Amino acid sequence: MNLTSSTLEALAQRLDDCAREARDTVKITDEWPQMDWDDAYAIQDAMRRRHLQRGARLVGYKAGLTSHAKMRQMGVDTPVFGYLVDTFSIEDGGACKAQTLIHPKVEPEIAFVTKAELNGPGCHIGSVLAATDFVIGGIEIIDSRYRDFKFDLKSVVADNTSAARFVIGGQPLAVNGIDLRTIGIVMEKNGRPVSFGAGAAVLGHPAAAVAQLANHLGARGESIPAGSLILSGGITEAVAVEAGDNVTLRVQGMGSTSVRFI
Ligand code: 0L1
Ligand code: MG
Repeated sequence: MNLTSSTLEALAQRLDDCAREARDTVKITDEWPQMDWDDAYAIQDAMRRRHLQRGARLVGYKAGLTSHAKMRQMGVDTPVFGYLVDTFSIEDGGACKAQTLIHPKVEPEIAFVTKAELNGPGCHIGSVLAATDFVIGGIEIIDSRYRDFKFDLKSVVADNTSAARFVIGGQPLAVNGIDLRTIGIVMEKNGRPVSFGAGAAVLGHPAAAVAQLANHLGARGESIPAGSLILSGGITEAVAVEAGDNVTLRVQGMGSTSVRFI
């Protein structure tokens, strides 16, 4: 690690304050180019502690930048991982206050809910499917705290991979007998289809993103507990939204999920 613990805490506070006050900041590496991966995840951990100290509950994890469309959009080449707390959750059909966010975007995702603990290293698609209770459609609302969504991978890891809000649908699907690679999705903005895709866009199979998450956590001495919600990553590019927009995600076999921006 290259940053001191007081610098890590100060950077976590800065990102946390930006999220709470809906204002942006420059990316961390502009000021701290020596930040390494351990520093970046330590800042994310400090942000997580700040959420928990305020009474939030850890409900799961997210994988980000798992599709080629997202990697291309952001100019990067590897997935990143973050955490989810209950205060990020918006009910299906509910409202998201745009003024509480900086420059929100929506992503169509397949979410996993686990029924058994998942451990890495060595976690693979088979272990993930065996530990999956069900999959369900989800809209992730991302909101980078960095000006103009401009960042490098370490800065985005520190910023909890732009996690801000999420909406989970109401029609779970068991994974037995289905092929998540060929599950189709359509995302609509204001009634017009804006994104189309299939599960295979996420690392070839959405469960591969969950396996990579378990292996990442395993390397850090953590696991994915049973009952976790995991967003496996945007199937398409993220779509910018603002107050007045309505977004609906339709996932084959999993019904529809929607959110209004007010
Ligand atoms: O969930 C995601 O794919 C977001 C990862 C972070 C990069 C971004 O803000 O787009
Ligand atoms: Mg995402």
